[in-house]
Amino acid sequence: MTDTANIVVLTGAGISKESGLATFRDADGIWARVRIEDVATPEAFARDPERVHDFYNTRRAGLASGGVMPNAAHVALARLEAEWPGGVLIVTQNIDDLHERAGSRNLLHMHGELLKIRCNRCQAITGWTEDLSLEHACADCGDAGGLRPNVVWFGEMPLEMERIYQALDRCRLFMSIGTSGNVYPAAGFVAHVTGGGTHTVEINMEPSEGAAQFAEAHYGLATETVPAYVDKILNGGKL
Ligand code: BJW
Repeated sequence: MTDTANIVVLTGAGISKESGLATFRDADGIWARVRIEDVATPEAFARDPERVHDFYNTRRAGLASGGVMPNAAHVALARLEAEWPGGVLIVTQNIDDLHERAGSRNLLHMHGELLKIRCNRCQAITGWTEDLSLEHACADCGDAGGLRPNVVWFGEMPLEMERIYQALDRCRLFMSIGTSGNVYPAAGFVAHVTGGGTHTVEINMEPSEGAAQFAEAHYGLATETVPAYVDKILNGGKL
């Protein structure tokens, strides 16, 4: 993991939409089917852990089924990291593993990972591809019933924030891809870098909540816009 990236790329659910994973706030998104307060808060998990396990078990099974693959946008970002001489850091809000599977290595999952679980008692983090239930015991401390998806719910602190802000403070290009700009602190990254000479680019299907804060924008399918923008950076040679 390099901490000297001069390109920071924030990604959201829109980059994985064409791989078959639902976004959250589109008309056919996850929050149109379930309520945030029922599945994505620590209070929901305390109140009805089985309901929350069901929600993540369904999504985990979908991701692990083999039918969901990285798309051309994930692949283009992996190519950017491999070919750009200055260092590229991807900060993803997504809990899927499609960036890793496309070949990205310098990557932070600020909202956690669907294929990992965490013990509420000893905090051990374990890779997990099966359904999770209250019957499972922690392999490290033996505590039963305290295992939870290793994801960040509303009201919880996102992960790796110190490294993320360090990278934002040093980057020369900040790209935001496939995110609606509704969820903080990620939605505040563009404001954080603006004013320090960092160029900012939004790539999304439509203008996000924070669209006016970006210096440049490209709208359309991520599988088309992201490879085209990566080509432009790599052919341009410098920032
Ligand atoms: C395409 C496309 C294609 C489609 N090509 N594009 C007021 C009250 C209470 C709390 C707050 C408040 N104000 C701020 C807060 C904090 C809160 C927050 O932001 N709330 C807002 C709702 C206002 N944030 C938090 O609580 C965060 N923690 C925090 O702030 O900690 C500090 C703190 C801690 C403790 C105490 C006090 C302070 C944590 C946020 C956790 C978010 N968790 C989720 C779910 C968990 C993981 C999971 O189940 O997957 O993360 S919510 C959900 O939203 C998920 C996503 O990562 C996140 C962002 O969504 P994203 O990626 O932007 O998806 P969409 O669907 O919104 O947008 C997709 C976009 O793609 C759209 O624009 C489409 O157009 C586009 N698109 N197809 C290109 N083919």
